[in-house]
Amino acid sequence: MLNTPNAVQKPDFNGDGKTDLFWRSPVTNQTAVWLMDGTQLLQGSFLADVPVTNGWDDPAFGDFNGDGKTDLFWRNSLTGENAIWLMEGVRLLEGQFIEPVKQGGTALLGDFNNDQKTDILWHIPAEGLVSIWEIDGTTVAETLLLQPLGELWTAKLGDLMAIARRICCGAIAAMGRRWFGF
Ligand SMILES: [Ca+2]
Ligand SMILES: [Ca+2]
Ligand SMILES: [Ca+2]
Repeated sequence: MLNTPNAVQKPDFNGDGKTDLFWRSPVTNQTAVWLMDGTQLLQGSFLADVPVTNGWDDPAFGDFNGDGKTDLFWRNSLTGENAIWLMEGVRLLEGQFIEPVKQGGTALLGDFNNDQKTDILWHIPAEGLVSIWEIDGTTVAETLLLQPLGELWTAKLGDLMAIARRICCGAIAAMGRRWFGF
C-alpha cells in the first residue's frame, strides 16, 4: 500500500512547475510520461524497456535526489519488494531496488528531515513497527525506528500528512510520557 502526501502527489518530471502525466498500462505493463504545458503535450515517451509486471502497485511520486524533478517509488505488495526510479524528464535516469519490506507494510512519502529529498515512513501494523527511512537518491541513508504503534493506527488515503503527524506525534508523546512522566 502506498500513500503520498499532497505536496508530491502531482508529478513534475522536468521541474518546470507544470504538472506532467504518468501512464501505466495494465495490459502491456508499459509505463510512459507526458510532459505537459497546461493542456498541451510537449513530449511523450515510454519509459525505457522496463516492464512493470503485475503485483507492483501504482507508483508514488517523490523527489528522492532533491533535483526538483519527480521520481517514482514502486512497491510490490505481494512480494514486499521496493524500488526507486530517478527521473529526468521523460527518461529513466536510474532504477534501483531498495530494501524489501514485508507484506502488510504501508509506505507514506514525505520529507521528514527537510533536506528536499523525499523520505519513506513505514508502518507495519501487525508488528507495530513505525520507521522512517531517510533517502538520498536510490540509497537508504538512515533508518530511524520510532515508537511502536499497533493495528489501531491505519494509514488511509485522505489527509496523509495528518496521519503521519498522528503517528509521529503519538510516538513523540509516548516517548515524552516514558522519559519525562507527562
Ligand atoms: Ca513539468
Ligand atoms: Ca528527482
Ligand atoms: Ca528528506
